[in-house]
Amino acid sequence: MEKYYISTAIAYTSGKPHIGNTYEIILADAIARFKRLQGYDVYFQTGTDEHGEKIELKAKDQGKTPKEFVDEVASEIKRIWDTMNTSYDRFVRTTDEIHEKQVQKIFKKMYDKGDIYLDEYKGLYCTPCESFWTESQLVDGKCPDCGREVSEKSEQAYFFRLSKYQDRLEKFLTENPNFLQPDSRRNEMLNNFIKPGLQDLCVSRTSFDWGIPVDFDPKHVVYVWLDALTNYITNIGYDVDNPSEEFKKYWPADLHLIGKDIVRFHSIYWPAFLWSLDIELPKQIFGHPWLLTNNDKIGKSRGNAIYADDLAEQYGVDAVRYYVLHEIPFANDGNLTYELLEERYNSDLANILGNLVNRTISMNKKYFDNIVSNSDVTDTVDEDLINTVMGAKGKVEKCMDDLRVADAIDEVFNIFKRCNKYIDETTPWILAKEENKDRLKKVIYNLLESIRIGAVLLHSFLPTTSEEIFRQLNTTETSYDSINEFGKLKVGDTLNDPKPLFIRIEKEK
Ligand code: ME8
Repeated sequence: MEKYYISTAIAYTSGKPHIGNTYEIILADAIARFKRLQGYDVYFQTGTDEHGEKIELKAKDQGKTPKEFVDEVASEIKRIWDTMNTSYDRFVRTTDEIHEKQVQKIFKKMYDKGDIYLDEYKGLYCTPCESFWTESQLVDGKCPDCGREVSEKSEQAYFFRLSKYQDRLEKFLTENPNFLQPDSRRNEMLNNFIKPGLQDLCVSRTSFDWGIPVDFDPKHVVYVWLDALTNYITNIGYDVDNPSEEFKKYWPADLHLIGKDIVRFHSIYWPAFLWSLDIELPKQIFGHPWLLTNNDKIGKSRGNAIYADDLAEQYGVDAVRYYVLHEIPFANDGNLTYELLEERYNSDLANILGNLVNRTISMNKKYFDNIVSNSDVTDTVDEDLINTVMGAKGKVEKCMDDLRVADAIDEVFNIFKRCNKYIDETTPWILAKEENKDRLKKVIYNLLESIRIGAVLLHSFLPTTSEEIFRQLNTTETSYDSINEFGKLKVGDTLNDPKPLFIRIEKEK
């Protein structure tokens, strides 16, 4: 069985993750579930990034030790990932012993190799971003990432010879356009960062303690990005001397899914670190766009943070999954407001999908006493329905291969839309009135079977809804292969009673 290793960024344990951070794990989950459906041996890793000065300061503010603080936040993050029904295989933490030990060994190996050396560091430092900047990188004298003040800082520090890898990076990114997607991000990295010249990177700190100590010089702690990035290998058993079978099986990762703001770390630092260790690079990095709320950047300090668990409580987990997966296109930021979410909920989930399933199963109950029935009485409209339904698998697969998840969901919903049109075309209630039972059997069968196929393709995105449809259809024909054929629902089987999937939200709520 072919393996597929997908990872998300590991979230900072600086506070509760907002809906934007949560979007990433849901997106990764949809991809991971789809790969599993296709039969891949999937390994899906997520987790938390727990070291650094910012976290040390936050813990102090709350009168907690850093470890107490990160334990609380990490479990909150995990709780939200679980609430959103994400199917990760491992939740890793940078405070895990296995990780800390390997980071020390990695640092030592790079040092022994001459890729890390000790020197004096003077620079402009942004504390919230844990980043040193050069004068020319600043925007209006402020941190180019977050726009906050930077301050002069000088310390003895270890440096990583990033400059040594500049030519190799430029060549690699130029020759492997698929490595970093979307293309706009690759151009940005090449033109704004690599071509102007890479400086060696400061990879240790002495100004605070909350980090992994450099074992041969323990007044230094390892730079948080060297610590964090290596999570992708340490947790699957990378070892400098003796990598595990699991590592050999799953590395290189097939996809690092990350947000657009941390593409630089993943497409410049990370490849250089891996080359330094003589390890293959991941196959692909995808820097997804961001979710905005009310067309504004989400920030806890701005007071506009929306949280996934609050939304899920109000609208249901699958409605939130649907919204974020559907509304954030491949390369542009998406927007979330309560009004838009309710609009989508009503039009797509309650009307297009919910109504269709409810109407169809109700008609089958009314006309055939819940028993799956069929006949030979076909019509030309059937062909178009069946073609649309049977064509969907290939289309969804193509979209997913290109990581166009929003488009993939659209393709699934095209099945349901086509079914609704088929109801208008065939008017089953008139067939019933005319006592055209055989044609009615065929029409309802075609609808039920189309819904089954749609539900198989829906599963990666809205797992609970899809499983509820299978339950009502009383079917075990839910595999990816089962949709290569139209006609798997067994005549004579009894369906379960209809039950609405999504209750319409009325305006005044
Ligand atoms: O960056 N919409 O952690 P983090 C979509 N610890 N995605 C968003 C977003 C938004 N509004 N805001 C943030 C870190 N993200 C590091 C990662 S990986 C070795 C270390 C994304 O908690 C962000 O781009 O700040 C990142 O991919 C993820 O959420 C975690 O962000």
